[in-house]
This record gives sequence, structure tokens and C-alpha cells, in this order.
Amino acid sequence: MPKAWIALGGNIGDVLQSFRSVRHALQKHPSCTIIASSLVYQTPPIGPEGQDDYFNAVLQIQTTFTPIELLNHLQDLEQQHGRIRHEHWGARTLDLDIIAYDDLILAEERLTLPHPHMHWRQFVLRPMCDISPDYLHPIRQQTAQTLLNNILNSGEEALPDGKKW
Ligand code: A4P
Ligand code: MG
Repeated sequence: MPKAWIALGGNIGDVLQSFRSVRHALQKHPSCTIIASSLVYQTPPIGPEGQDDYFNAVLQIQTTFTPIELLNHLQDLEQQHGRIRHEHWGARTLDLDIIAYDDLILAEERLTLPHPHMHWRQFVLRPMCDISPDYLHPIRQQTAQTLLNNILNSGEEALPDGKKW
């Protein structure tokens, strides 16, 4: 069965409560099983200034959804958690991105896989390395751990330790 990695992010409202609710909803959906859940990290915002820190985490699932069905389902979950369309990279209650779906490479209007920014975002790679350090990026041919090390070796400060949620 295909495996997918989902990144959770948010910086408005009770974000951890939304994260738990999404994890629960995915777990009980007949088309998904959660295989692994990262720690949650508090991360400085990337994008417009003046936003609060984000919380970020990654879930690994097994799923019978196709990639587009999974995107539709995640967008439904965003709506159910009060996601309001917002300025690009601006503050949000809940953002659910598909980081990867097996080793699929896709560049369609609604869906790019792997996620086009994952390889330089510590707020994705750090939680990803909790659960899948050996994930191999199908375009860059580097593992999640190597991609994270690249960022840390370039001088970016490491995120504070994560917490259970
Ligand atoms: N889309 C294409 N590929 C994907 C994919 N792999 N997963 C399309 C999910 N969606 C994908 O997304 C816009 C459109 O992207 C969707 O309709 C979908 O068809 P959106 O979530 O509506 O808008 P957005 O999130 O503002 O844009 P974008 O470019 O997805 O932003 P990001 O990359 O999600 O960045 N700082 C910290 N510290 N932590 C964060 O989590 N997040 C962002 C948002 C900015 N800064 C952050 C964080
Ligand atoms: Mg998004």
C-alpha cells in the first residue's frame, strides 16, 4: 500500500488541538492508517514578518487514497479546522501539505510532489527525520537526514527540541 508523509503547520489558535484532531481523523478514516508521528516543534515563521511562531509536525501514513484524493481530503480537514484563505506564506490556523507520496514525482497544477520547498525547510525536515531519516528524495537523491544536515552545515540554527503531542 502506498505511503505518504503529511506536514502539519499552524500559528493561530489552539494549534496542537487541531493537530491532534487531524491525527485522530486520519487514523479513523478507512483509507488511511498512521504509521508514525513525529514530535512537534516550535519554529520561527518563514514569510511575512510579525507572525507568531509556528508549530510543525509530520505524520507518515499508509493510504489507499490516490495523491489527488489525499489532497482533497486534507483540504477538507483544513476547512473543518477553520482554515481561512490567507496571504501567501502568511499566518494560518492549519496547513496540511503532502510532503511526499512514495517516490512519486509530480508537477501538476494542484499538486507538486515531493513538496517543492521541503528540501530547504528545517520545519519539515527536522520532524521528518524523527520518523523517516532514510527517506530518499527522488529528485535530489539525498536522504531526509542528509538534507537536514546540509541546512545545519550552512549555519542555520538548529530548532529547539520537539515535544510529544
Ligand atoms: N499544492 C501543490 N503541491 C502541494 C502539496 N505537495 N501539498 C497546492 C499541498 N498542497 C499543494 O496551498 C496552495 C496550493 O498549493 C493548494 O491549493 C494546492 O493545490 P495553500 O495551502 O492553499 O497555500 P499556502 O500554504 O499559503 O501556500 P504554500 O506555497 O503551500 O505555502 P507553504 O509552502 O505551505 O508555506 N513558517 C514556519 N515556521 N512553519 C510553517 O509551517 N508555512 C508556511 C506556508 C509559511 N511559513 C511557515 C510555515
Ligand atoms: Mg499548504
